[in-house]
Amino acid sequence: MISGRLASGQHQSGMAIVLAMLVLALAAIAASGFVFRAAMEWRKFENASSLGQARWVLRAAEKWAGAVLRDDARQSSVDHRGELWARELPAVDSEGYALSGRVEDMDGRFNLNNLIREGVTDPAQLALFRRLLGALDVPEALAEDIADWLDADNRVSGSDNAETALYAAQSPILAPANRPLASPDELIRVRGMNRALLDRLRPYIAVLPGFNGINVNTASAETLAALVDGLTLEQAYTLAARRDRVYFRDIEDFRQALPPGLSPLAGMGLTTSRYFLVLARARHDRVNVGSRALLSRDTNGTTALIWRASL
Ligand SMILES: [Ca+2]
Repeated sequence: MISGRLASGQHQSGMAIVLAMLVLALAAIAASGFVFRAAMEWRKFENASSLGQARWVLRAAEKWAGAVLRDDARQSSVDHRGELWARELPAVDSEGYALSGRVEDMDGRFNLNNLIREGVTDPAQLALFRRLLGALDVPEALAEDIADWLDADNRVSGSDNAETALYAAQSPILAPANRPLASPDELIRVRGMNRALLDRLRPYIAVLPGFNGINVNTASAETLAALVDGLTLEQAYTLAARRDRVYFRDIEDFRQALPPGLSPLAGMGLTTSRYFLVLARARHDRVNVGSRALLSRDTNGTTALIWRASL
């Protein structure tokens, strides 16, 4: 059944359907724009219309992603990089409208809210996060600082760590969050964090509701090295390259591909995903708008919008 699992060469008909959907959507927009322009000459209204229409295109991209993800759930319970949802949305440029977009699997990243369970730092998750920071050449001590920021107490967890007293010594006064994160942007307030470090971390971290595992079919090599204690970064790169040719059917399949004696952190390895980030950008005339939306998908394939923000 290896041929059935090859990542390339699939979904040709799926792509044709997507393109047809987009062409129809864009044709409808173009027609409404024509009617509007015929009725209104004022530039400011035309601008408002362009913005409104561009936002409409963003919502259409979001709906497209939701439909593709629901359809994907009907095919199988495995999620990997060779699937339709993982393809960049074909660039559409028609009648002065341009749309680009893609879907990113958030289950391929480390969920920062895993660091705290029932108000207390989870040592296994903290160790995993430290390994990830190490693989990314980011100071590993930052893991404790972030956990301190999130946990429910005001105790300092490491010898060189900081809680309220240290944060209060700063100006302006910054209190630790002591609650789950809502956005990775909040991390900029953690001691030791700066813009460059945060940008380095962004592609590897997620902020998801509750506890979440890591999909070994979509995780980066660095994340795989963090998930499997003892796996070198070099071994992780080899494993990820092989995985991108033939994905893992289940976590046992992944385990068998590991060097002898190694295994993923218990309860953390997945081959199916629940959270997806939809990134879209639409342009029309001088209007250029983007959005990101976090979608969840349950085991029945039903999708729901968790949040949406401009990009
Ligand atoms: Ca899938």
